[in-house]
Amino acid sequence: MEFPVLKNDRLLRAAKGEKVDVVPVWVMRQAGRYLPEFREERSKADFFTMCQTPELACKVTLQPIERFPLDAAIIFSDILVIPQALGMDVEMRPGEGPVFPSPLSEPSDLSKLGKASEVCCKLQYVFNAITLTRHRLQGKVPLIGFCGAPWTIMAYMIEGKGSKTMSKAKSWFYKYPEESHALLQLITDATIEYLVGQVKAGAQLLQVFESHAEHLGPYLFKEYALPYLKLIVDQVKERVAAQGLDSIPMTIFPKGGHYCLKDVAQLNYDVIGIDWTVDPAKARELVGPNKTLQGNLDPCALYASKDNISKMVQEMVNRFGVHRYIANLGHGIYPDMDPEHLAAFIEAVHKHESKE
Ligand code: 1CP
Repeated sequence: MEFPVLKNDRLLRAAKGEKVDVVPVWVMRQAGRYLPEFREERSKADFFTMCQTPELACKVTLQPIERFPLDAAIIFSDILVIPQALGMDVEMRPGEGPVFPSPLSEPSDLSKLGKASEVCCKLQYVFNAITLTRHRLQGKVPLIGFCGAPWTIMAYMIEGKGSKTMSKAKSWFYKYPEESHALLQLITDATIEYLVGQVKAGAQLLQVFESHAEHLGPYLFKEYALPYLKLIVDQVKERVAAQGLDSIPMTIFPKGGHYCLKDVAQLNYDVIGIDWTVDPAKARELVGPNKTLQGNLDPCALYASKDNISKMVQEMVNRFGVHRYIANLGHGIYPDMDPEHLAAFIEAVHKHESKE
């Protein structure tokens, strides 16, 4: 597929470990409720209708790009489109977030799920949104595609919504280890197809969100998360190459996963995202010199004055260094954030030029 020439390749350069002119920056949930123009669109349509309508998904993906000098766009969608494509109902309830009315409760429920190979047909709307957005971006910045990591998706499929303890989902590891692996393998197979489809459609970097890494700890992570994260990065890269497509960098964001950074650094991901509870120097020590780090300002730090935001960004960049670094928050931006404070964050990051 032919797309407009990319004019700002800072994010891709940083991801690949190449020199950059200034530190690249984007923000998780940059297309979201803190923007009045997003709330306006959202008041007219249901969340998943927005995801499923390429014109609408494209429009809200571009909103933060039109407002701020960000270095990347991320396609508007959700990680929960994979369980939906496997046949589960998901509702987005106001004030509550996503809810599965009939979550998986025992292994026999696995027979109700669809096949991994069918997922791509059902998610064609995401591919169409990506292709449309790549054209409408006119090469201004690269477009990020994404998915949830298998454990994080499994957690929602069993819990049915967010949870403080993930006790229902984790109980499967202790009661039904074999079926847990079968479920994780199904999600992994579907995810690999889905990510390759996103690259074919025009995604230029892929981020895998392991949002619930904190619940696992080192032993469960090694058994139930790491092997699937490895399959995803290896298979996606192999299939992208086999289809003659340009190779693309991949990011893993194991939120709350201090304990797993060293193991995750052994995988073929180019970028490792860290949340604000990890010290950048410690992260660098754990992942070694050959990975790009992404993060990690506390999302709440954007409640500070613009002057203080600028100072905190200065300290953050000093800790990470200008190279092999992508600035971001340590998690998604909050819905009640003043967009002007995000502007201050971005401006402060871009002050950091490479001296070499
Ligand atoms: O701008 C962007 O970042 C792109 C859009 C995007 C992304 C990358 C959305 C839109 N969701 C996601 C990923 C996502 N979805 C994650 C991984 C990132 C993270 O850890 O936050 C997760 C865990 C979800 C699941 C989800 N969807 C939640 C969390 C539920 C919980 O309690 O655990 C919520 C609240 C949503 C809804 C959602 N997704 C996206 C938006 C803008 C919203 C708000 C819903 C609305 O407008 O009503």
